[in-house]
Amino acid sequence: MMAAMHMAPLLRQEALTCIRMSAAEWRARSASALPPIGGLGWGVAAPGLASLDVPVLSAGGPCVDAWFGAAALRRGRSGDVQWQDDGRWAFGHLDVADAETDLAETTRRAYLDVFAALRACGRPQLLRLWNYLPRINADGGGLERYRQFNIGRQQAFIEAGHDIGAGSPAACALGTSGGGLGIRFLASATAPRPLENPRQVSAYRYSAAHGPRSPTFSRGALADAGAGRLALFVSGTASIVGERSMHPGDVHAQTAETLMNLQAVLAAAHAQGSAAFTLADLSCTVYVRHRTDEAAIRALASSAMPHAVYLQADICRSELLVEIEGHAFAPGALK
Ligand code: 3EB
Repeated sequence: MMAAMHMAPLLRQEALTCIRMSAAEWRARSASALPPIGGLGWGVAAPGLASLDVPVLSAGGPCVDAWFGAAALRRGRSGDVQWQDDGRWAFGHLDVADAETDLAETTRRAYLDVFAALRACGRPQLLRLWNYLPRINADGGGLERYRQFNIGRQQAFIEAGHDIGAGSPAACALGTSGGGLGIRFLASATAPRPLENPRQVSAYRYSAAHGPRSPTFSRGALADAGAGRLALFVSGTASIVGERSMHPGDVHAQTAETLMNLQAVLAAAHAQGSAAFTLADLSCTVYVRHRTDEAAIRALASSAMPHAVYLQADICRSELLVEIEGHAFAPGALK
């Protein structure tokens, strides 16, 4: 019966989703009836898409993660943050100059703008944050710049009345070779279910050995994506067990340890939601510190993670050589 094969056209996309695409596709989709709410563009700039100075290693590969929800968009600006809202989800971005004098203060101000944006668009709950900062491992006047970043971030969370413990958002923090401080975020009206990794100390409880203020993020988050679907956000994940970096100098062992940590976050997600996500379900982003390690990392990771994009970036501890993050969607509900 041919007629039965014709489905009603999808008039409005109900569920949150993310599509990996080229910059050309981003341009086309931005001009369509269902434009993205926002996106991350690595190494490319396009209308409505601020570029992050993060090279894509696989030439010609997708270089934009475009987030879609419903079509109706409200736009706004809060300080240095520009945001768009589809009525259920908001995506925002901020790019500020990094004067290199006081990254903690630059970060604090940037995050206060993020929180102002959340209030302005009425989506107080952060689902996912992406942080990019130049020379992340460099010394910033007696303290590593990532540690300065952590001071400013945590301070802004406190000042804005946001949780710096178990309610922290899923996130990543990567080092770029140029540009300023870049923050991207996805927010909603309802809080996601934060996830932790039992193999690791929660980052917000790291000891002072890792800096005067702890990083403010959870290992992942599980959220209602609408239309009976779940969204899983897996934070940047590296070769850390407890709170110690494992296997310094050994890219093979670091990659294997990172894959075990990712599996542990997936198990934590299954304890919170009805969907069982596998590594193969994740759209992964693999950050490689040294281009020369890409082949070794791919050799271990590519069979487990067929949908990965490989990028070159610095990781937030100088001994870490690889960091992997990802997201996935599946039918299901929070438990
Ligand atoms: C770690 O597990 C590795 O500061 O937002 C991973 C994910 C890392 C997020 C952040 C840092 C961040 O500590 C680094």
